[in-house]
Amino acid sequence: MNKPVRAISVCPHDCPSACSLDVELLDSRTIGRVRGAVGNSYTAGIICEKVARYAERIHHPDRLLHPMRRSGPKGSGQFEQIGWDEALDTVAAAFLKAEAEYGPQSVWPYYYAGTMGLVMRDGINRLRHAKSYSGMYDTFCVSLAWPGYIAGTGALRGVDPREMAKSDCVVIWGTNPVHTQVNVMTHAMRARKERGAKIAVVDVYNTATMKQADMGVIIRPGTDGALAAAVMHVLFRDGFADWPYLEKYTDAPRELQAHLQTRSPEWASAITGAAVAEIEALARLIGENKKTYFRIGYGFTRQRNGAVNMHAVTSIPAVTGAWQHEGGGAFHSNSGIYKWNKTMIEGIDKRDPKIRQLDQSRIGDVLLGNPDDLFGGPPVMALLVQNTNPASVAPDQTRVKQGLAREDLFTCVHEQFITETALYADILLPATMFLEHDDIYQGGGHQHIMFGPKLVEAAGECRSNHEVLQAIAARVGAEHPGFDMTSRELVDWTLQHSRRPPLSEWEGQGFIDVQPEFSQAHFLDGFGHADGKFRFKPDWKRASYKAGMESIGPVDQMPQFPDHWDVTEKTDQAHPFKLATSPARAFLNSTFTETPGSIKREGKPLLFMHPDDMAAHHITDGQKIKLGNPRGVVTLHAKSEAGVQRGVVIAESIWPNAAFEDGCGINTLTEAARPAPAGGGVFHDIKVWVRGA
Ligand SMILES: Nc1nc2c(c(=O)[nH]1)N[C@H]1C(S)=C(S)[C@@H](COP(=O)(O)OP(=O)(O)OC[C@H]3O[C@@H](n4cnc5c(=O)[nH]c(N)nc54)[C@H](O)[C@@H]3O)O[C@H]1N2
Ligand SMILES: Nc1nc2c(c(=O)[nH]1)N[C@H]1C(S)=C(S)[C@@H](COP(=O)(O)OP(=O)(O)OC[C@H]3O[C@@H](n4cnc5c(=O)[nH]c(N)nc54)[C@H](O)[C@@H]3O)O[C@H]1N2
Ligand code: SF4
Ligand SMILES: [Mo]
Repeated sequence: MNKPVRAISVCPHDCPSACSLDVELLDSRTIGRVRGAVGNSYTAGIICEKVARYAERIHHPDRLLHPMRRSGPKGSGQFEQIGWDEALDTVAAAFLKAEAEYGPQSVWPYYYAGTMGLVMRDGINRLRHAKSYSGMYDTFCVSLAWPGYIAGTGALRGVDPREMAKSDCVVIWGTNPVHTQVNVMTHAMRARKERGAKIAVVDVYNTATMKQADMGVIIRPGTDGALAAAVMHVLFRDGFADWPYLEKYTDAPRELQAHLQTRSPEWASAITGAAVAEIEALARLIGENKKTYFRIGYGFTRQRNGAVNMHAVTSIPAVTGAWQHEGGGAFHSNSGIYKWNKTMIEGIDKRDPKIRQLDQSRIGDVLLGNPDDLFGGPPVMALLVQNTNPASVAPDQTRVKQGLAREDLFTCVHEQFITETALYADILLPATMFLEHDDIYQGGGHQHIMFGPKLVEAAGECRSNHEVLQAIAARVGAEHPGFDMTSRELVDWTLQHSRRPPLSEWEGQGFIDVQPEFSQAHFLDGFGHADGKFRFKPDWKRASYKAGMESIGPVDQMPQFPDHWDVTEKTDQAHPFKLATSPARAFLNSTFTETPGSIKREGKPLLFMHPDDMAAHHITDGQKIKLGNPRGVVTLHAKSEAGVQRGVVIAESIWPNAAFEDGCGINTLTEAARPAPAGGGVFHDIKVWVRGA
């Protein structure tokens, strides 16, 4: 075998770090250790422990290796092995039948970011567009965060995260990078080590990240708008506002200052639960350090007021003018810098904009035929699922399971494992993992384009997403030149038509750095709006993140300026607690819940609860407890945690449903809401009661 012993790849999982990997190859089918690539200046040789142990996942004995047909009742998990041709013929026949009886929009290709490879993740849209199947509006993750960020900045980009090393202060707001994107810590810690920078963290509990910080501010969920407004109040009050910057680069600084007059630390303390002194100290830290870098996460936007809170936080560096300085400004995502031409991958030339876009987070109601969710169109009669596990990750789990259990619904799931969604499949197809196919990736949390080549042979009879889509397309009469190309040809085409260097020039290195100019990243050439100004006064009516999507929810009631927007789910006498389902360290959404190393580290589903709340509710440490709300009841074990506000509980997630009693996973408690201005998963905005079980 002439293959190198070590080869470069990319972590394909849904994580802003998108690490460049250095993979040991033991033979043509077997990998050894996985390390972070040293040559990638963002990865800098560091990856998380779950991916370092990837051999556990790719060579897992429970991996799905053959096509299967359901042989028992829906959801029973009883399957029998069949051949690929029979499986694909069955899928095609079901899709054609649905189309003939109810029209093409009765078929719903459903996917998400289980792989972030552009070909394997987004290729399903080519089948959709070529056949006029129903659209999917992806609301799990970014549809609160991105519109909130873009509302102020006008563009989805920010200051080079490697610049954190040059900051005097790093504010990590609403993300827990020690769990969710380790490389943020690499660069923040560099700043501390090399220049004594201070690190501040804002979260709803004392996270692993907060434990490493110089300052931690623990607030009640959904109150970041209040905290940000009070911080800006102090910045104006104490002379930390940069007026020349404000006059040149922002839309309404005097109006903002007037609006903030009443948003005092005392006002914010009552809302957030943080002490006045803490709010003052955070504001002073930010005010005194012009080179303050805001690393803004997704977590705090998973609230009904999440977009408003995101906008409020991005407004802070506009008040201090931090954006102008090297090491200052803000970063949330660089997904806006890549500007891919996805015509060939997604078949955009065949897209009919009139076709309905069904809300991904409302899959339960969509499958159960709620007319609002179906936009008056036909029911969904056939599903094709790739790269996602809605029976575990989607909100309002009870309805999701009811929908998937429909006897008249045909479901094909293409998966690497028999997930909780796969249990409901009529046909189950085995999928390759990233080291078994070619694909291209982008760094959401940095600025690299990376290539992950096929390095080992596919396990069993596994086929890639692209191969499966080609085979289905041929059987249902879907035509597009993209179906006639290999995944590598799709990569080449996409690079060429996106004005990027061809793969042949950089494949050996594995990645290219496409960091925008300093002036662009810092918005010194102007912000992304037509007038070049940062907007303290956003136009929420137009704050979607997808062209052509109408606004969702009570957009008219959104506040004009950064503020506390009081629309989160309210506690009441029957539901005295707010629950956040923050990401667990060793799982990635529902992925890695199958690997022994991850299961061992996480132990069992726990609920972190303030010791005084435990005492008041007669709950002892380690006791089995139930939490519930009108949507359902979930059983876990209590764990005393003083680093959380009274009345707030945390369940690090996402454990498989089967890890809970009665198979009711944590998303039994979450609501499939329609938050303004663009919809989205409100996974940390949940009222509950808690009782000893
Ligand atoms: N280990 C691990 N890594 C992951 C994931 C995982 O599940 N596990 N998920 C991946 C995915 S898909 C994504 S999108 C990213 C997400 O990455 P993050 O942005 O880091 O994760 P979030 O769920 O979005 O939650 C982050 C933090 O927000 C906190 N939070 C919740 N509500 C509030 C609030 O109202 N205010 C404030 N200030 N904080 C709040 C939570 O307690 C949590 O600590 O991570 C990716 N990486
Ligand atoms: N309670 C709660 N719920 C949440 C969240 C939370 O914080 N709390 N976070 C939400 C967020 S941010 C997100 S992004 C969603 C994510 O939810 P999902 O998108 O469902 O992500 P995963 O759970 O990681 O599931 C991805 C699946 O894709 C499969 N897969 C991976 N690669 C491939 C491939 O190449 N081909 C095929 N066919 N399959 C593949 C994996 O085996 C895995 O089962 O969950 C959301 N749900
Ligand atoms: S930190 Fe994120 S991108 Fe990096 S290896 Fe771990 S899961 Fe993958
Ligand atoms: Mo996500």
